[in-house]
Amino acid sequence: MYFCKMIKNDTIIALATPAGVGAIAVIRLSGENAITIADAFFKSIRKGKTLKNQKSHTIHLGHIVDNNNNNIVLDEVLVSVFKNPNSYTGENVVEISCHGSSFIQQEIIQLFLQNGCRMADNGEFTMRAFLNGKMDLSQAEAVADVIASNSAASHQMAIQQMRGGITNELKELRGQLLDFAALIELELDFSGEDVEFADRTRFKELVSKITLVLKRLIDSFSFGNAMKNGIPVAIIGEPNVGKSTLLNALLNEEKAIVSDIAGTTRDAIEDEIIIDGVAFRFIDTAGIRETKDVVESIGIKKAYEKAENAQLIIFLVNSQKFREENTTFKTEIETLKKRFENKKILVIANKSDLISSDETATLKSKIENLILLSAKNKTGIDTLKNELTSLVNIGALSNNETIVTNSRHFEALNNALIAITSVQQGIDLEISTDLFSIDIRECLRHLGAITGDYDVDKDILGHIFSNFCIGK
Ligand SMILES: Nc1nc2c(ncn2[C@@H]2O[C@H](COP(=O)(O)OP(=O)(O)OP(=O)(O)O)[C@@H](O)[C@H]2O)c(=O)[nH]1
Ligand SMILES: [Mg+2]
Repeated sequence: MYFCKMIKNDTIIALATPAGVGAIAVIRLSGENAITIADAFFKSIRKGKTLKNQKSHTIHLGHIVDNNNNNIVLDEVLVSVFKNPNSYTGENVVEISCHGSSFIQQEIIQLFLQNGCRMADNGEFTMRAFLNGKMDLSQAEAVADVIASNSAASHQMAIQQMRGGITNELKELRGQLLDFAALIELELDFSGEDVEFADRTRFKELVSKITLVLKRLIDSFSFGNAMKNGIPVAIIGEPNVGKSTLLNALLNEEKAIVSDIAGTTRDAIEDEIIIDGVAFRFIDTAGIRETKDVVESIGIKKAYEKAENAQLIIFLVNSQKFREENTTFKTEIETLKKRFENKKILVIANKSDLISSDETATLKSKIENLILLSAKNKTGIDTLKNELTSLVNIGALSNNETIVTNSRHFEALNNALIAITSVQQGIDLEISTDLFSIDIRECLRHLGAITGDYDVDKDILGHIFSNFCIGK
Protein backbone atom coordinates (compact mmCIF):
# COMPACT_ATOMS: atom_id res chain seq x y z
CA MET A 1 0.00 0.00 0.00
CA TYR A 2 0.99 3.63 -0.60
CA PHE A 3 1.34 4.35 3.11
CA CYS A 4 3.79 1.56 3.74
CA LYS A 5 6.54 4.01 2.91
CA MET A 6 5.53 5.94 5.97
CA ILE A 7 5.84 3.05 8.38
CA LYS A 8 8.93 3.12 10.45
CA ASN A 9 9.46 -0.21 12.08
CA ASP A 10 11.16 1.25 15.11
CA THR A 11 9.71 0.41 18.50
CA ILE A 12 7.54 3.02 20.13
CA ILE A 13 6.58 3.38 23.78
CA ALA A 14 3.99 5.39 25.70
CA LEU A 15 1.91 5.36 28.81
CA ALA A 16 -1.50 3.95 27.83
CA THR A 17 -3.27 4.98 31.04
CA PRO A 18 -3.81 8.62 32.16
CA ALA A 19 -0.78 10.46 33.47
CA GLY A 20 -0.61 10.78 37.25
CA VAL A 21 -1.03 8.44 40.16
CA GLY A 22 -3.34 5.44 39.97
CA ALA A 23 -3.54 1.92 41.34
CA ILE A 24 -2.05 0.51 38.16
CA ALA A 25 -0.47 2.07 35.09
CA VAL A 26 -0.04 0.42 31.70
CA ILE A 27 2.97 1.13 29.53
CA ARG A 28 2.74 -0.03 25.96
CA LEU A 29 5.50 -0.92 23.50
CA SER A 30 4.92 -1.66 19.83
CA GLY A 31 7.33 -2.54 17.04
CA GLU A 32 9.40 -5.33 15.62
CA ASN A 33 11.77 -5.37 18.61
CA ALA A 34 9.20 -4.73 21.35
CA ILE A 35 9.46 -8.23 22.83
CA THR A 36 13.27 -8.42 22.60
CA ILE A 37 13.66 -5.01 24.20
CA ALA A 38 11.26 -5.94 27.02
CA ASP A 39 13.10 -9.23 27.54
CA ALA A 40 16.34 -7.37 28.23
CA PHE A 41 14.87 -5.84 31.41
CA PHE A 42 12.17 -8.31 32.42
CA LYS A 43 13.12 -10.97 34.93
CA SER A 44 10.41 -13.55 35.28
CA ILE A 45 9.74 -15.02 38.68
CA ARG A 46 10.32 -18.35 36.95
CA LYS A 47 14.03 -18.54 36.34
CA GLY A 48 15.17 -18.50 32.72
CA LYS A 49 11.72 -17.72 31.27
CA THR A 50 11.90 -15.24 28.39
CA LEU A 51 8.99 -13.37 26.81
CA LYS A 52 10.26 -14.21 23.33
CA ASN A 53 9.49 -17.89 23.91
CA GLN A 54 5.97 -17.31 25.16
CA LYS A 55 2.76 -17.67 23.21
CA SER A 56 0.87 -14.59 21.99
CA HIS A 57 -1.85 -13.25 24.32
CA THR A 58 -0.24 -14.48 27.53
CA ILE A 59 0.54 -12.66 30.79
CA HIS A 60 3.69 -13.04 32.89
CA LEU A 61 4.64 -12.02 36.40
CA GLY A 62 8.12 -10.69 37.11
CA HIS A 63 10.28 -7.64 37.74
CA ILE A 64 11.62 -4.82 35.66
CA VAL A 65 15.29 -4.70 36.52
CA ASP A 66 17.68 -1.95 35.44
CA ASN A 67 20.71 -4.07 34.69
CA ASN A 68 22.71 -1.03 33.56
CA ASN A 69 22.41 0.33 37.06
CA ASN A 70 23.36 -2.25 39.71
CA ASN A 71 20.36 -4.42 38.86
CA ILE A 72 17.96 -2.13 40.69
CA VAL A 73 14.43 -3.56 40.74
CA LEU A 74 12.13 -0.82 39.45
CA ASP A 75 8.86 -2.62 40.07
CA GLU A 76 7.02 -5.91 40.22
CA VAL A 77 4.94 -6.07 37.04
CA LEU A 78 2.62 -8.12 34.88
CA VAL A 79 3.63 -8.22 31.24
CA SER A 80 1.23 -9.08 28.41
CA VAL A 81 2.65 -10.31 25.14
CA PHE A 82 0.92 -9.93 21.76
CA LYS A 83 2.71 -11.26 18.74
CA ASN A 84 2.58 -9.82 15.24
CA PRO A 85 0.14 -9.78 13.48
CA ASN A 86 -2.38 -10.53 16.25
CA SER A 87 -2.20 -7.29 18.18
CA TYR A 88 -3.85 -3.88 18.18
CA THR A 89 -1.17 -2.38 15.94
CA GLY A 90 -0.46 -5.56 13.98
CA GLU A 91 3.12 -5.46 15.30
CA ASN A 92 4.73 -7.13 18.29
CA VAL A 93 3.18 -5.47 21.33
CA VAL A 94 4.12 -5.65 24.99
CA GLU A 95 1.99 -4.12 27.71
CA ILE A 96 3.59 -3.66 31.09
CA SER A 97 1.18 -3.23 33.99
CA CYS A 98 3.14 -1.62 36.80
CA HIS A 99 2.19 0.12 40.03
CA GLY A 100 0.67 3.47 39.26
CA SER A 101 3.17 5.85 40.80
CA SER A 102 4.31 8.61 38.44
CA PHE A 103 7.88 7.89 39.51
CA ILE A 104 7.74 4.20 38.57
CA GLN A 105 6.02 4.99 35.25
CA GLN A 106 8.71 7.49 34.32
CA GLU A 107 11.60 5.26 35.46
CA ILE A 108 10.38 2.35 33.32
CA ILE A 109 9.68 4.53 30.29
CA GLN A 110 13.10 6.21 30.59
CA LEU A 111 14.80 2.82 30.85
CA PHE A 112 13.24 1.70 27.57
CA LEU A 113 13.84 5.05 25.86
CA GLN A 114 17.54 4.66 26.60
CA ASN A 115 17.52 1.14 25.22
CA GLY A 116 15.99 1.12 21.79
CA CYS A 117 12.50 2.60 22.11
CA ARG A 118 11.23 5.94 20.88
CA MET A 119 8.44 7.98 22.47
CA ALA A 120 5.23 7.46 20.46
CA ASP A 121 3.60 10.39 18.71
CA ASN A 122 -0.07 11.22 19.26
CA GLY A 123 -2.23 8.39 17.96
CA GLU A 124 0.78 6.52 16.59
CA PHE A 125 -0.42 3.13 17.87
CA THR A 126 -3.73 3.57 16.06
CA MET A 127 -2.00 4.97 12.98
CA ARG A 128 0.15 1.85 12.84
CA ALA A 129 -2.99 -0.28 13.22
CA PHE A 130 -4.43 1.51 10.18
CA LEU A 131 -1.21 1.30 8.16
CA ASN A 132 -0.93 -2.40 8.92
CA GLY A 133 -4.48 -2.99 7.71
CA LYS A 134 -5.94 -3.80 11.14
CA MET A 135 -8.70 -1.26 10.55
CA ASP A 136 -9.67 1.24 7.88
CA LEU A 137 -9.32 4.97 8.28
CA SER A 138 -12.92 5.62 9.33
CA GLN A 139 -12.60 2.97 12.03
CA ALA A 140 -9.31 4.43 13.25
CA GLU A 141 -10.92 7.86 13.50
CA ALA A 142 -13.76 6.35 15.51
CA VAL A 143 -11.28 5.13 18.14
CA ALA A 144 -10.67 8.77 19.13
CA ASP A 145 -14.43 9.37 19.19
CA VAL A 146 -15.02 6.34 21.42
CA ILE A 147 -12.44 7.64 23.90
CA ALA A 148 -13.94 11.15 23.79
CA SER A 149 -17.58 10.07 23.98
CA ASN A 150 -19.34 11.49 27.02
CA SER A 151 -22.92 10.37 26.51
CA ALA A 152 -24.65 7.11 25.69
CA ALA A 153 -25.67 8.47 22.28
CA SER A 154 -22.23 9.69 21.18
CA HIS A 155 -20.73 6.48 22.51
CA GLN A 156 -23.14 4.32 20.53
CA MET A 157 -22.44 6.24 17.32
CA ALA A 158 -18.68 5.99 17.80
CA ILE A 159 -18.79 2.26 18.55
CA GLN A 160 -20.97 1.72 15.49
CA GLN A 161 -18.39 3.49 13.34
CA MET A 162 -15.46 1.72 14.98
CA ARG A 163 -17.09 -1.57 14.10
CA GLY A 164 -17.16 -0.48 10.47
CA GLY A 165 -20.59 1.18 10.09
CA ILE A 166 -19.80 3.55 7.25
CA THR A 167 -17.35 1.11 5.65
CA ASN A 168 -20.01 -1.56 5.40
CA GLU A 169 -22.42 0.90 3.79
CA LEU A 170 -19.95 2.01 1.17
CA LYS A 171 -17.61 -0.89 0.50
CA GLU A 172 -19.87 -2.99 -1.68
CA LEU A 173 -21.21 -0.06 -3.68
CA ARG A 174 -17.70 1.24 -4.23
CA GLY A 175 -16.61 -2.22 -5.37
CA GLN A 176 -19.47 -2.44 -7.87
CA LEU A 177 -18.72 1.04 -9.17
CA LEU A 178 -15.09 0.09 -9.54
CA ASP A 179 -16.12 -2.91 -11.67
CA PHE A 180 -18.21 -0.67 -13.92
CA ALA A 181 -15.40 1.86 -14.15
CA ALA A 182 -13.10 -0.90 -15.40
CA LEU A 183 -15.63 -2.04 -18.03
CA ILE A 184 -16.24 1.50 -19.20
CA GLU A 185 -12.51 2.17 -19.48
CA LEU A 186 -12.31 -1.01 -21.54
CA GLU A 187 -15.00 0.33 -23.87
CA LEU A 188 -12.87 3.42 -24.36
CA ASP A 189 -10.01 1.22 -25.56
CA PHE A 190 -12.33 -0.10 -28.25
CA SER A 191 -13.77 3.33 -28.96
CA GLY A 192 -13.83 2.95 -32.75
CA GLU A 193 -15.79 -0.28 -32.58
CA ASP A 194 -19.06 0.64 -30.90
CA VAL A 195 -18.97 -2.08 -28.22
CA GLU A 196 -20.75 -1.93 -24.85
CA PHE A 197 -19.29 -4.09 -22.09
CA ALA A 198 -21.01 -2.34 -19.23
CA ASP A 199 -24.71 -3.20 -18.95
CA ARG A 200 -26.35 0.25 -18.98
CA THR A 201 -29.53 -0.76 -17.10
CA ARG A 202 -27.56 -2.25 -14.23
CA PHE A 203 -25.23 0.70 -14.26
CA LYS A 204 -28.16 3.14 -13.96
CA GLU A 205 -29.54 1.12 -11.05
CA LEU A 206 -26.20 1.27 -9.29
CA VAL A 207 -25.86 5.01 -9.81
CA SER A 208 -29.27 5.71 -8.31
CA LYS A 209 -28.59 3.35 -5.42
CA ILE A 210 -25.30 5.13 -4.65
CA THR A 211 -27.07 8.50 -4.86
CA LEU A 212 -29.68 7.33 -2.37
CA VAL A 213 -27.16 5.97 0.14
CA LEU A 214 -25.01 9.10 -0.11
CA LYS A 215 -28.02 11.36 0.46
CA ARG A 216 -29.08 9.37 3.51
CA LEU A 217 -25.60 9.47 5.01
CA ILE A 218 -25.26 13.20 4.30
CA ASP A 219 -28.64 13.86 5.90
CA SER A 220 -27.61 11.98 9.03
CA PHE A 221 -24.73 14.39 9.64
CA SER A 222 -26.62 17.29 11.19
CA PHE A 223 -28.22 14.88 13.66
CA GLY A 224 -24.94 13.02 14.24
CA ASN A 225 -22.97 16.17 14.72
CA ALA A 226 -25.50 17.56 17.17
CA MET A 227 -25.52 14.29 19.11
CA LYS A 228 -21.74 14.27 19.26
CA ASN A 229 -21.29 17.89 20.33
CA GLY A 230 -24.51 18.28 22.30
CA ILE A 231 -27.78 19.43 20.76
CA PRO A 232 -27.76 23.22 20.91
CA VAL A 233 -30.82 24.66 22.67
CA ALA A 234 -31.08 28.48 22.78
CA ILE A 235 -33.08 30.04 25.60
CA ILE A 236 -34.51 33.34 24.42
CA GLY A 237 -37.11 35.81 25.66
CA GLU A 238 -37.64 39.28 27.09
CA PRO A 239 -35.42 40.55 29.92
CA ASN A 240 -36.22 39.30 33.43
CA VAL A 241 -38.41 36.36 32.39
CA GLY A 242 -35.96 34.02 34.13
CA LYS A 243 -33.75 32.66 31.31
CA SER A 244 -30.61 32.60 33.44
CA THR A 245 -32.54 31.09 36.35
CA LEU A 246 -33.76 28.35 34.01
CA LEU A 247 -30.24 27.66 32.74
CA ASN A 248 -29.02 27.32 36.31
CA ALA A 249 -31.94 25.04 37.22
CA LEU A 250 -31.20 22.78 34.24
CA LEU A 251 -27.49 22.63 34.99
CA ASN A 252 -28.06 22.40 38.73
CA GLU A 253 -25.35 24.98 39.17
CA GLU A 254 -25.19 28.76 39.61
CA LYS A 255 -23.57 29.29 36.24
CA ALA A 256 -25.25 32.52 35.11
CA ILE A 257 -25.82 35.69 37.11
CA VAL A 258 -29.45 36.17 38.09
CA SER A 259 -30.90 39.51 39.18
CA ASP A 260 -34.15 41.43 39.04
CA ILE A 261 -32.48 44.09 36.91
CA ALA A 262 -33.69 43.81 33.33
CA GLY A 263 -30.74 43.27 31.01
CA THR A 264 -28.54 41.31 33.42
CA THR A 265 -27.20 38.86 30.87
CA ARG A 266 -25.14 40.51 28.16
CA ASP A 267 -23.11 37.71 26.67
CA ALA A 268 -24.26 34.22 25.75
CA ILE A 269 -23.52 31.63 28.43
CA GLU A 270 -23.60 27.94 27.66
CA ASP A 271 -23.04 24.54 29.16
CA GLU A 272 -23.88 20.93 28.50
CA ILE A 273 -25.92 18.35 30.40
CA ILE A 274 -26.89 14.81 29.54
CA ILE A 275 -30.57 13.93 29.65
CA ASP A 276 -31.49 10.27 29.08
CA GLY A 277 -28.15 9.57 27.40
CA VAL A 278 -28.37 12.52 25.01
CA ALA A 279 -26.15 15.58 25.41
CA PHE A 280 -27.89 18.97 25.23
CA ARG A 281 -26.01 22.26 25.14
CA PHE A 282 -28.11 25.04 26.66
CA ILE A 283 -27.38 28.62 25.69
CA ASP A 284 -28.61 31.46 27.88
CA THR A 285 -28.85 34.74 26.00
CA ALA A 286 -29.41 38.43 26.56
CA GLY A 287 -33.06 39.44 27.04
CA ILE A 288 -34.59 40.78 23.85
CA ARG A 289 -35.98 44.35 23.98
CA GLU A 290 -35.56 47.76 22.36
CA THR A 291 -32.47 49.37 23.84
CA LYS A 292 -30.07 52.25 23.26
CA ASP A 293 -27.33 50.56 25.27
CA VAL A 294 -24.57 49.58 22.83
CA VAL A 295 -23.30 46.56 24.74
CA GLU A 296 -26.80 45.27 25.36
CA SER A 297 -27.70 45.58 21.66
CA ILE A 298 -24.63 43.54 20.75
CA GLY A 299 -25.84 40.91 23.23
CA ILE A 300 -29.31 40.92 21.67
CA LYS A 301 -27.85 40.51 18.18
CA LYS A 302 -25.88 37.58 19.53
CA ALA A 303 -29.03 36.08 21.05
CA TYR A 304 -30.63 35.97 17.60
CA GLU A 305 -27.48 34.43 16.14
CA LYS A 306 -27.45 31.74 18.82
CA ALA A 307 -31.10 30.96 18.09
CA GLU A 308 -30.25 30.81 14.40
CA ASN A 309 -27.55 28.21 15.03
CA ALA A 310 -29.50 26.19 17.59
CA GLN A 311 -31.53 23.10 16.82
CA LEU A 312 -34.15 23.84 19.43
CA ILE A 313 -35.37 27.16 20.78
CA ILE A 314 -36.89 27.67 24.19
CA PHE A 315 -39.02 30.80 24.09
CA LEU A 316 -39.42 31.78 27.70
CA VAL A 317 -42.19 34.09 28.88
CA ASN A 318 -43.45 35.28 32.24
CA SER A 319 -46.71 33.54 33.20
CA GLN A 320 -48.02 36.84 34.57
CA LYS A 321 -47.89 38.28 31.10
CA PHE A 322 -51.02 36.27 30.27
CA ARG A 323 -53.02 38.36 32.69
CA GLU A 324 -52.72 41.06 30.11
CA GLU A 325 -54.52 40.76 26.86
CA ASN A 326 -52.70 37.96 25.04
CA THR A 327 -53.01 38.93 21.39
CA THR A 328 -49.58 40.60 21.40
CA PHE A 329 -48.13 37.44 22.83
CA LYS A 330 -49.67 35.32 20.10
CA THR A 331 -48.20 37.61 17.44
CA GLU A 332 -44.82 37.36 19.14
CA ILE A 333 -44.93 33.57 18.83
CA GLU A 334 -46.05 33.82 15.20
CA THR A 335 -43.20 36.23 14.38
CA LEU A 336 -40.73 33.95 16.06
CA LYS A 337 -42.00 30.91 14.20
CA LYS A 338 -41.70 32.78 10.91
CA ARG A 339 -38.20 33.96 11.70
CA PHE A 340 -36.99 30.48 12.66
CA GLU A 341 -39.11 28.48 10.27
CA ASN A 342 -37.17 25.23 10.30
CA LYS A 343 -36.59 25.03 14.05
CA LYS A 344 -38.52 23.45 16.82
CA ILE A 345 -39.72 26.13 19.23
CA LEU A 346 -40.83 25.31 22.75
CA VAL A 347 -42.96 27.98 24.37
CA ILE A 348 -42.51 27.93 28.12
CA ALA A 349 -44.23 30.03 30.76
CA ASN A 350 -41.98 30.64 33.75
CA LYS A 351 -42.78 31.95 37.23
CA SER A 352 -45.80 29.66 37.53
CA ASP A 353 -45.52 30.18 41.30
CA LEU A 354 -46.75 33.75 40.83
CA ILE A 355 -50.12 32.87 39.31
CA SER A 356 -53.16 31.22 40.89
CA SER A 357 -54.31 27.70 40.10
CA ASP A 358 -57.35 29.15 38.29
CA GLU A 359 -55.09 31.26 36.13
CA THR A 360 -52.93 28.21 35.45
CA ALA A 361 -55.96 26.27 34.24
CA THR A 362 -57.12 29.11 31.97
CA LEU A 363 -53.65 29.47 30.54
CA LYS A 364 -53.37 25.78 29.74
CA SER A 365 -56.72 25.81 27.99
CA LYS A 366 -55.80 28.88 25.95
CA ILE A 367 -52.40 27.87 24.66
CA GLU A 368 -51.74 24.45 23.26
CA ASN A 369 -48.73 22.46 24.48
CA LEU A 370 -47.67 25.20 26.87
CA ILE A 371 -45.21 24.08 29.51
CA LEU A 372 -45.57 25.87 32.83
CA LEU A 373 -42.72 25.87 35.27
CA SER A 374 -41.01 27.74 38.02
CA ALA A 375 -37.30 27.95 37.36
CA LYS A 376 -36.76 29.55 40.75
CA ASN A 377 -38.51 26.73 42.67
CA LYS A 378 -37.29 24.11 40.22
CA THR A 379 -40.78 22.77 39.56
CA GLY A 380 -41.70 21.53 36.09
CA ILE A 381 -38.06 21.08 35.11
CA ASP A 382 -38.51 17.31 34.63
CA THR A 383 -41.49 17.89 32.32
CA LEU A 384 -39.28 20.18 30.24
CA LYS A 385 -36.51 17.56 30.14
CA ASN A 386 -38.97 14.88 28.99
CA GLU A 387 -40.26 17.20 26.30
CA LEU A 388 -36.72 17.87 25.10
CA THR A 389 -35.81 14.20 24.77
CA SER A 390 -39.07 13.42 23.01
CA LEU A 391 -38.32 16.15 20.46
CA VAL A 392 -35.04 14.54 19.52
CA ASN A 393 -35.67 11.74 17.16
CA ILE A 394 -33.36 9.05 18.40
CA GLY A 395 -35.03 6.45 16.17
CA ALA A 396 -31.98 6.35 13.92
CA LEU A 397 -29.86 5.48 16.92
CA SER A 398 -32.02 2.65 18.17
CA ASN A 399 -32.31 1.21 14.64
CA ASN A 400 -28.53 1.02 14.57
CA GLU A 401 -28.37 3.05 11.37
CA THR A 402 -25.08 4.54 10.31
CA ILE A 403 -24.89 8.14 11.43
CA VAL A 404 -22.12 10.34 10.08
CA THR A 405 -20.45 12.37 12.81
CA ASN A 406 -17.11 13.15 11.25
CA SER A 407 -16.80 16.33 9.19
CA ARG A 408 -14.07 14.83 6.98
CA HIS A 409 -16.46 12.03 6.03
CA PHE A 410 -19.26 14.54 5.51
CA GLU A 411 -17.13 16.53 3.07
CA ALA A 412 -16.05 13.41 1.18
CA LEU A 413 -19.67 12.21 0.94
CA ASN A 414 -20.77 15.58 -0.43
CA ASN A 415 -18.01 15.53 -3.04
CA ALA A 416 -18.91 11.95 -3.97
CA LEU A 417 -22.54 13.02 -4.37
CA ILE A 418 -21.57 15.89 -6.69
CA ALA A 419 -19.56 13.45 -8.81
CA ILE A 420 -22.26 10.77 -8.96
CA THR A 421 -24.87 13.43 -9.83
CA SER A 422 -22.70 14.39 -12.82
CA VAL A 423 -22.55 10.72 -13.80
CA GLN A 424 -26.34 10.57 -13.59
CA GLN A 425 -26.66 13.68 -15.76
CA GLY A 426 -24.19 12.17 -18.23
CA ILE A 427 -26.34 9.06 -18.52
CA ASP A 428 -29.55 11.10 -18.89
CA LEU A 429 -28.07 13.28 -21.60
CA GLU A 430 -26.47 10.25 -23.24
CA ILE A 431 -23.15 12.03 -23.45
CA SER A 432 -20.14 10.05 -24.55
CA THR A 433 -18.75 7.56 -22.08
CA ASP A 434 -15.29 9.06 -21.86
CA LEU A 435 -16.76 12.24 -20.39
CA PHE A 436 -18.56 10.64 -17.50
CA SER A 437 -15.84 8.10 -16.79
CA ILE A 438 -13.91 11.02 -15.27
CA ASP A 439 -16.79 11.64 -12.87
CA ILE A 440 -16.93 7.95 -11.95
CA ARG A 441 -13.26 8.04 -11.02
CA GLU A 442 -13.84 11.23 -9.06
CA CYS A 443 -16.65 9.58 -7.11
CA LEU A 444 -14.48 6.51 -6.40
CA ARG A 445 -11.71 8.74 -5.16
CA HIS A 446 -13.95 10.53 -2.65
CA LEU A 447 -15.54 7.29 -1.41
CA GLY A 448 -12.10 5.76 -1.03
CA ALA A 449 -10.87 8.73 0.97
CA ILE A 450 -13.32 7.89 3.76
CA THR A 451 -11.97 4.42 4.38
CA GLY A 452 -8.41 5.22 3.34
CA ASP A 453 -8.59 2.80 0.38
CA TYR A 454 -7.36 5.59 -1.78
CA ASP A 455 -4.25 7.72 -1.41
CA VAL A 456 -5.07 9.99 1.46
CA ASP A 457 -2.76 12.96 1.65
CA LYS A 458 0.05 12.46 4.15
CA ASP A 459 -0.81 15.81 5.75
CA ILE A 460 -4.44 14.80 6.23
CA LEU A 461 -3.32 11.57 7.85
CA GLY A 462 -0.98 13.47 10.14
CA HIS A 463 -3.82 15.81 11.05
CA ILE A 464 -6.25 12.99 11.82
CA PHE A 465 -3.89 11.24 14.21
CA SER A 466 -2.55 14.39 15.82
CA ASN A 467 -5.97 14.79 17.43
CA PHE A 468 -5.42 11.58 19.40
CA CYS A 469 -3.77 11.41 22.75
CA ILE A 470 -0.33 9.92 23.08
CA GLY A 471 -0.56 6.25 23.98
CA LYS A 472 -3.52 5.49 21.74
N1 LIG B 1 -41.04 34.06 41.50
C1 LIG B 1 -40.20 33.68 40.57
N2 LIG B 1 -39.17 34.46 40.25
C2 LIG B 1 -38.30 34.04 39.30
C3 LIG B 1 -38.46 32.80 38.66
N3 LIG B 1 -37.44 32.64 37.77
C4 LIG B 1 -36.70 33.76 37.85
N4 LIG B 1 -37.20 34.59 38.76
C5 LIG B 1 -36.68 35.91 39.16
O1 LIG B 1 -36.76 36.80 38.05
C6 LIG B 1 -35.65 37.70 38.04
C7 LIG B 1 -34.96 37.65 36.71
O2 LIG B 1 -34.36 36.39 36.54
P1 LIG B 1 -33.18 36.12 35.52
O3 LIG B 1 -32.97 34.67 35.49
O4 LIG B 1 -32.02 36.99 35.79
O5 LIG B 1 -33.90 36.61 34.19
P2 LIG B 1 -33.30 36.69 32.71
O6 LIG B 1 -34.38 36.34 31.79
O7 LIG B 1 -32.04 35.94 32.62
O8 LIG B 1 -33.02 38.25 32.58
P3 LIG B 1 -31.99 39.02 31.63
O9 LIG B 1 -30.66 38.37 31.77
O10 LIG B 1 -32.01 40.39 32.17
O11 LIG B 1 -32.52 38.95 30.26
C8 LIG B 1 -34.78 37.29 39.22
O12 LIG B 1 -35.07 38.13 40.31
C9 LIG B 1 -35.21 35.86 39.49
O13 LIG B 1 -35.01 35.47 40.83
C10 LIG B 1 -39.57 31.95 39.04
O14 LIG B 1 -39.78 30.84 38.54
N5 LIG B 1 -40.39 32.45 39.98
MG1 LIG C 1 -30.18 36.50 32.22
